[in-house]
Amino acid sequence: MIDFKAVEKKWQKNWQEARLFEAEVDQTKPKFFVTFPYPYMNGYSHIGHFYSAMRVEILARYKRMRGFNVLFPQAWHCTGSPILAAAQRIKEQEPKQLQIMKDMGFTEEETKKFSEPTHWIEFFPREWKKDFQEAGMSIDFRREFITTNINPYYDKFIQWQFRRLKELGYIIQGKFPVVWCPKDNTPLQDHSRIEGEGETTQEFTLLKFKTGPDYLVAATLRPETIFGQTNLWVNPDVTYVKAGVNNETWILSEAAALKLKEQERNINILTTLPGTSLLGKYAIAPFINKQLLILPSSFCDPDKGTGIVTSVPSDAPDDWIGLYDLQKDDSLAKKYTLDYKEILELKPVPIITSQDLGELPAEHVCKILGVRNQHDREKLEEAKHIVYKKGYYLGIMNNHCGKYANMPVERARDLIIQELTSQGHAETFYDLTGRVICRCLTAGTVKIVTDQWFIDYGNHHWKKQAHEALKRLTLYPEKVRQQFEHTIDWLKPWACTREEGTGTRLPWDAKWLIESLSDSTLYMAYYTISHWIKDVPLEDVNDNLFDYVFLSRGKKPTVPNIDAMRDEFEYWYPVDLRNSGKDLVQNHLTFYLFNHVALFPEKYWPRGISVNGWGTVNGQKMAKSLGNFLLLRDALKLGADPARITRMTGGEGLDDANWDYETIEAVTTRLNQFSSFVEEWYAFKGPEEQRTIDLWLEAQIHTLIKETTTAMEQTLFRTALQHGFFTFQNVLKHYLKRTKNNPHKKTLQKAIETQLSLLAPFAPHLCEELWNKLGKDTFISTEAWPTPEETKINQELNYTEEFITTAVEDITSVLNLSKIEQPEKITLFVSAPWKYTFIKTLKKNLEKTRNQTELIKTCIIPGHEKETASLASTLIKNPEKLPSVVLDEEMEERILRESLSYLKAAFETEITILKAEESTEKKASQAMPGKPAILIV
Ligand code: A2H
Repeated sequence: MIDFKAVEKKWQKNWQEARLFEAEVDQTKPKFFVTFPYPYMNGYSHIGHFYSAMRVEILARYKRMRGFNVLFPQAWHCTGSPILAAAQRIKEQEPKQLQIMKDMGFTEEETKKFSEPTHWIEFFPREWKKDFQEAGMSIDFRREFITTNINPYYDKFIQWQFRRLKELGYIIQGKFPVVWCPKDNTPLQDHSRIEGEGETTQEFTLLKFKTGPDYLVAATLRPETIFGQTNLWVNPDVTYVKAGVNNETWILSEAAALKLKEQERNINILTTLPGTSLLGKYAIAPFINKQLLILPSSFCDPDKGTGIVTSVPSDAPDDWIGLYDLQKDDSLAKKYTLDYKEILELKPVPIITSQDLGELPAEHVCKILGVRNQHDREKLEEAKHIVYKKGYYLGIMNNHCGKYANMPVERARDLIIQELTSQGHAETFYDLTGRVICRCLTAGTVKIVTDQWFIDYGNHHWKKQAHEALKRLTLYPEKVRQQFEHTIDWLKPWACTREEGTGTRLPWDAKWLIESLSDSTLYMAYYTISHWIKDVPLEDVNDNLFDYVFLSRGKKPTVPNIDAMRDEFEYWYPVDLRNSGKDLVQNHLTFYLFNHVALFPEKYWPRGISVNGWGTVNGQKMAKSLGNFLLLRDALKLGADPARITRMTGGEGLDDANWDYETIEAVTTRLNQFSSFVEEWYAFKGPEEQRTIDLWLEAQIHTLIKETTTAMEQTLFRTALQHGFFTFQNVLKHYLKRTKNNPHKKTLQKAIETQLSLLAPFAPHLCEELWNKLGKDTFISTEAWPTPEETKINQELNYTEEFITTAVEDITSVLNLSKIEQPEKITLFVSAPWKYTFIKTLKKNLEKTRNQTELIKTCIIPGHEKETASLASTLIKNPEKLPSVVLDEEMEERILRESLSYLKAAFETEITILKAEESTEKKASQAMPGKPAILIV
């Protein structure tokens, strides 16, 4: 049994002493720079982090073996409010936070220390480093650093970055809607949410419908559809309010009134009024001056918009079905004492031509999808989606739309909003695209902030450049491209500062701290100099230094290591691959692109990004409440190599990667078997000459190298392990069995060395140990990755084992059929030579035609006309009976002879091999290529 822990310690020490992963500039070698986003230091690393980090680690090790000079650095993120908040909660002895600390294994005494934010920053980076080292990660730890002003060098780097962004006009201060936590009084960004990641703000138009002295207010995303309005919807089960808004009185939901307070309006709630009290009344549609009847609907959600909807049954499926429900019989009209005749007179007004959906797309799509009534939510959502996409992006306004006739919808929308707002008929309102809940359990809202600083990710020119950078990026998997494109398009100005927390102060407005998704977008460049800059006196670290090193701008500063810094940056940049979980596409990874295109020339734009799914445990997302929260350090107790392989076999691509204990047990067993196998067989002296089975093994080795390499290149590490370890092991097992434990020395040695190399990125400790036991004095970690020799990948050789396996199966079934328990003798007849020619010709011609007469004609063998014709007609009908590869008589005979001892042992009897043409046995004539005839007596 391998003592994994001892082996790990030994090789980690050896690597460290040899400075194996300390990356130095080497102009003679191509470089490869990989990064794993610095993790947030508010807890220990768990195996979710381990999964994403391992993908970087595997690629780093693989590329090193492929001859690249690899840089894999790591830093630790300490910016932001979560650390501060957690420390505060400990100070307040908040039970939930105390439990979290207990779960992490801290005593009460230790927990007390965490009431100081700085303690987190001192404690966790050290622990993470330990975990990553014990996992065998090939990181250059000389470059390690932390963020915030506790690290004044990094602090200056971030200040430089922000000053440059500001110069470019990308940092703005102004009025913007942001997702807001009213309790924390701060913008509520993705990582501070327990629900609603990715939800954002959405712009609605509020339309004001005069009713008596008041205005009924409805929120719409499609103000250009005002020409098609037929009525208004209120929810009879909802209580609305009358509120003084600036100098007017509005009718709207209470939730909407509260939301408007955060959007620069004076609101004063006057009275409440039940939805039913509005039914049957009228309100005047602005702009088109039309009286609209107020009708009941259940789909009006009081928490969305104003809870009141303007009805456009031509283009809104909800509106069409709402009207349909009211018109199909008079029950609803009766229930709410409405005039049924008047309701029956309401008809959709065609206003937009929506391509193949026609002029009444809502009705069209509702009918196709079979929407039954307004409660049929799932189908309605789908219908809305279809109609919206076609109508909004491709629709043309028709001649019911006055001066907007013939205009594309997208354009008309902007003009109509302008016209309506300038005339006082409409206002802008922001709502969330979905529910958002803060970590403090408060529901998020939209707030218009004014003195906030923003990074202007809404800037069109900048977006265009980010798209350019995206075009040049290699993505793993390619299908995430669309998500990046979408993110670049919808990103809006990003609130980049906070009043509280840890981090870097905004250089020109020190009241603000830069928040954590904004101080983490360009720092990969800092890795190239982080170990050099420490020797520069702090007072000499200034914008000029960063300009010179990163932008080749300005005068050369006279400070220590200045040439080294510039050389390193120019050598290592750009980043070749950055990998993270897929949840970071919509923020961090896209910000990373934006910031690089803003500050660096094209040659330094990112080259590759890969993303992965979640790391799950026992098939479930990891959560403390599920009791399946697994820290990396606990997983490592079972051995770093088994843990690494288990982690990588769990999944690949965007799928979740599962971790379970059965797998790690099975992997441990496999590694032990592999280790014994290597030690037992490497030095075995077998036969001098290579037999077919040895050539077969060679062909297998090269096929497996090729398949493993292809998978590694695509970061499909589970597939790589499948070929390079699991299948490889099965091949070797089969080989030993077939050679009756008499392997060919050189071939087996090649197999073992190859297997070690292919496994080295995944199980580096064990592979070093075994490599060393083979008498090698190099590190396998820096040995060359094996290259597949195409000439050795031979289809015929790969087929030879299939041939024998089929023969064994066939003999077994003949034995079963004939009920002979103990045969005296088995004779195998190898097919006559002409049959090989015949089958080869038939196979070839089958690729060209399926015409039976034609086929038979082309493969007739002179002298065997009758036989070939009849064989051909059977085989054409059953082409699956044709062998996948056709050998020849000599080869088949040789393979069978070489396998004699194996066959004898398998059937415990005498075996004779004969050529069919040399035998008078009737059976012999049945022999076919790939299928020797079998005679058992
Ligand atoms: B749209 P999203 Cl022509 N409850 O306006 C339910 N639905 C509401 C609502 C509420 N409280 N407040 C607004 N809405 C509707 C016009 C329109 C709309 C057309 C076509 C599509 C369309 C006329 N009705 O929206 O779920 C409003 O109806 C389909 C996307 O927040 C508003 O725009 O995306 C839309 O839902 C907002 O829906």
